[in-house]
Amino acid sequence: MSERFDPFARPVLCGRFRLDVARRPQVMGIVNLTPDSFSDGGRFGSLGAAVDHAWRLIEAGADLIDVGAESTRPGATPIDVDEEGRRLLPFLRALADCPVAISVDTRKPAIMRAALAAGASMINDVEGFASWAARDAVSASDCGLCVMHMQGAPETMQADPRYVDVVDEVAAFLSARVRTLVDEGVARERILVDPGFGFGKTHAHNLDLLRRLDAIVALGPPVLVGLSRKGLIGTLTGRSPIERIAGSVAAALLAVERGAQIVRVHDVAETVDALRVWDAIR
Ligand code: HH2
Repeated sequence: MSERFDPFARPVLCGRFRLDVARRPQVMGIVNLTPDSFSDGGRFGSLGAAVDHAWRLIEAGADLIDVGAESTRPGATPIDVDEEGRRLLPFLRALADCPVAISVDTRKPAIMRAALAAGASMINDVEGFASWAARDAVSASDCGLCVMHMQGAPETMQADPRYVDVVDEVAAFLSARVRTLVDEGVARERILVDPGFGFGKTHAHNLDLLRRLDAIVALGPPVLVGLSRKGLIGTLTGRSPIERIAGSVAAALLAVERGAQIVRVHDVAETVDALRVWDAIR
């Protein structure tokens, strides 16, 4: 049933943390410091509420936290470096001693540098470290790197995404990005790849990627999957973002079954329970 989950995978190096992806799939809990995220926008607008939420996710079993201060939902308006830093850095300082790795979801090299200086252990770049400046910001550190695929930019990416073969194209992009990072001296053990569900993809593209996730797993680095509360789950279930928990947990399990080693989720407690059941049965 679970032959695709690789029990020999090496831990992911992530600053002072090791993500033991061979022992069991890792759960990344999402904290949005944004007023406009599609799933929970504005709920954690104050620093105290966001920090409390992160601690609740850690207590619920999150293996790491992913925090973002700029929404990348389709149509979102970009914010400038100062605003992103103002939202993000106090949160990172407040969680500097927390017992799990903090990943920062950002596209801006200046924010990557500031986040690492403030204690972040992973950088999650939805642009896949395509720019030299982004790679330069992280190369000298020992942080983990999440390399994600996106077609286009958040403002317009869902207008009319097109591929000849979405799985081949996403795999080729991720493979090229990993090769560049490794050629430039980044240790392979620091790298994760992510097909980027919903980032310049129709529902048919997302389903193709999930069905054929083995082609992404075959690239080698551990695969991170983010389907939590996304439009695909809404289309399949007819539910609003906060009602998509069961659909999201099902999607996370199916991704793990197909070889994903990290799942990025809003609903940590529910996902941890489901993965415990999966782990006992596999
Ligand atoms: N999805 C979102 C944001 N960042 N990063 C990775 N690596 N993979 C993903 O699938 C991914 C991501 C979108 O979800 P969310 O953070 O809930 O919303 P928003 O972008 O509005 O903050």
